[in-house]
Amino acid sequence: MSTVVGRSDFARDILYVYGIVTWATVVIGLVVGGALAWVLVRFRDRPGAPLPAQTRGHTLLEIAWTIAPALVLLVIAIPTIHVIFRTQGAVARDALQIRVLGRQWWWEFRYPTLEVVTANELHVPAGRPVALTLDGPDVIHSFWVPQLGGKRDVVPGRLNRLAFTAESPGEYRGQCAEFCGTSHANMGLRVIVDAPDAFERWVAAQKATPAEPAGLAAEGKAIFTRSACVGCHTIRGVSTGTLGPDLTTFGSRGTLAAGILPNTVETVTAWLKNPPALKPGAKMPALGLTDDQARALATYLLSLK
Ligand code: HEC
Ligand SMILES: [Cu+2]
Repeated sequence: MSTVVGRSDFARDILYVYGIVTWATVVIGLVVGGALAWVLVRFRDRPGAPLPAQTRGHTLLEIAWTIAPALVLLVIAIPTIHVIFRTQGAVARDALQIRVLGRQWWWEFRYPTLEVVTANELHVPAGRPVALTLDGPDVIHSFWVPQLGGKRDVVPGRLNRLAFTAESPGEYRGQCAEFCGTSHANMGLRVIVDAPDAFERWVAAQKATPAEPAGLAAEGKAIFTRSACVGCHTIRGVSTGTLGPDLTTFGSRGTLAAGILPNTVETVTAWLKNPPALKPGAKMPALGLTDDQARALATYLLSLK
């Protein structure tokens, strides 16, 4: 989560302004510090030294130290304003549209043109502009993936936008950056930038009808369909709940519950038994599952790729 490593056009634009401000500050700091050091040494009190010349009201100096800071501000303002406009500007026509919903305490990602819905792990293709529209049903959150660009608030009832083009395949961590309640700190996210063909494969896998599970996973599916799960979670072809993350391809995600744990049978079983124990305040209640039920469910959910 480094702010000084840019891996998208947006992040590089910001780094460019950051660089100008940093160097301007370094130069000014050296000049002011150097002048101060020189004055301290040159005019220090020595036994018997006369009082140095006293200056009051020096027009040229007054003008100089008014103009100099104005010039410094101008040098900083021009690229800053330029980058502000560029990062808020029109979105490329071929941009991939993605709707981002910040929810207490996880992220939902919808790809309207691809008819894909997922959570907490956002896949985008490298080299293609993506246009995010940010919104949410509960409180204010902030979407922040430092290496891909500046943070942008997610405000209920207001459509905020964020566009960037990721440069190269990789995995980039992000975090909700606006305090949003108990598990704000546990509201991470991951952006997985795929090579274009890998992205196509990912989309195809998201849309494929999952194979009918067998063995323990089949038991898990049976428990899922007769439990409260269906009221809150969508699994395409199985249930249509919308209070929690879409689980249609849960097994293809690397992490659990907005990045708090890796996705394994053990962690998912522990989660299903008692979500708030792993994530304080989690909006999924403990449902009184036995160890065996939770393990069967975890096996089923992880088989959904
Ligand atoms: C009252 C609604 C509700 C019910 C009932 C419910 N869940 Fe959840 N579930 C949620 C919410 C909300 C989250 C997101 C929690 C978070 O990450 O903060 C969640 C998260 C999850 C996750 C993690 C998803 C991810 O992308 O990391 C899994 C897996 C899960 N639930 C499975 C189940 C199963 C299986 C059942 C039934 C035994 C169930 N849930 C019942 C609301 C619910
Ligand atoms: Cu938050």
